[in-house]
Amino acid sequence: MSEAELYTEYKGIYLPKHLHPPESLKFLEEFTFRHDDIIVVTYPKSGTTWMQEIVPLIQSEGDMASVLTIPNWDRMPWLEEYRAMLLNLDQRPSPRLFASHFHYSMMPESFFRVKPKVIYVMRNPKDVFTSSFHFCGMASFLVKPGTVDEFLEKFLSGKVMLGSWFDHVKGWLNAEEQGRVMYISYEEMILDLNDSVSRIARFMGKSLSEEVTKKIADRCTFKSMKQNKMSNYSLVPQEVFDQKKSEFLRKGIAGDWKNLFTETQMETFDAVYKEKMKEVKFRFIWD
Ligand code: PPS
Repeated sequence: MSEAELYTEYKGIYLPKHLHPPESLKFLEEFTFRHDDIIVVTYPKSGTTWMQEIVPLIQSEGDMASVLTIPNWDRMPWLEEYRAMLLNLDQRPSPRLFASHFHYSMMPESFFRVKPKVIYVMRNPKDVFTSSFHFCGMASFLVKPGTVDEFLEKFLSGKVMLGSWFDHVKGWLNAEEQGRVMYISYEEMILDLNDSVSRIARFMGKSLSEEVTKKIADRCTFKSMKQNKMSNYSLVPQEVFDQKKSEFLRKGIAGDWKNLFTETQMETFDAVYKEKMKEVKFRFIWD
């Protein structure tokens, strides 16, 4: 099915209709944030599910109950998705934990006024592309990727769900509320998960012992999360996520793009990246 059939255009950005009926977008527009809310913001396929495991475990100081009994999408709901309307979020105790794929410019009025905390997770865009390529092939509510060349053209011009990776990252890097935003990358988490957990905990205002930090990091490895049915999306019916085609927790590594791209595709990607990111001062771990 085509973009016209599966996607809606909201503030100039493609969103899958299946997840974002008009009421859910209105719900976020009218949402009232609290100053101590913590929102993990990501461009899709950058480490959202990973954070939906790490952040609740930091909040509970290593108590496993929530990650063992509540699916990731309810434990740390996406504010722009329809489920957010069903969860009585205003009755949740502080600090509330949320996720969002929205661009900075798409955040609602209350966000800019109240300034909740944001953990912004970035990932090498070539790996985001690769993960997304496989995901679009298995999720029924997304437009099929076509060939790598076809998907590359759409991805680089932002004609994919959630729009341009470049605009997403630049928008959040330029966020005005700098003291309220923590920037971390998927690759840093791959390199040293223990240290990443400890940095995220500090940002959340939690002081964890070394033992608890390690317990959380051990619980959040790719291998461990793959076995957690509350986090591996096995609860989603096969007609929505066909994990026989590609698992949601697929490879969990940095650099898998090398197994997908030809030399020419890599050069095309790098040329667009160089041009679009030329004014960005932030030093990415993958550069
Ligand atoms: S989504 O659809 O936007 O919510 O996807 P998201 O969770 O952001 O990204 C999915 C990719 O993250 C990988 N992942 C992990 N990697 C390493 N360790 C852990 N624990 C982990 N959990 C999730 C997941 O495998 C997807 O990446 P790929 O490259 O496809 O394997």
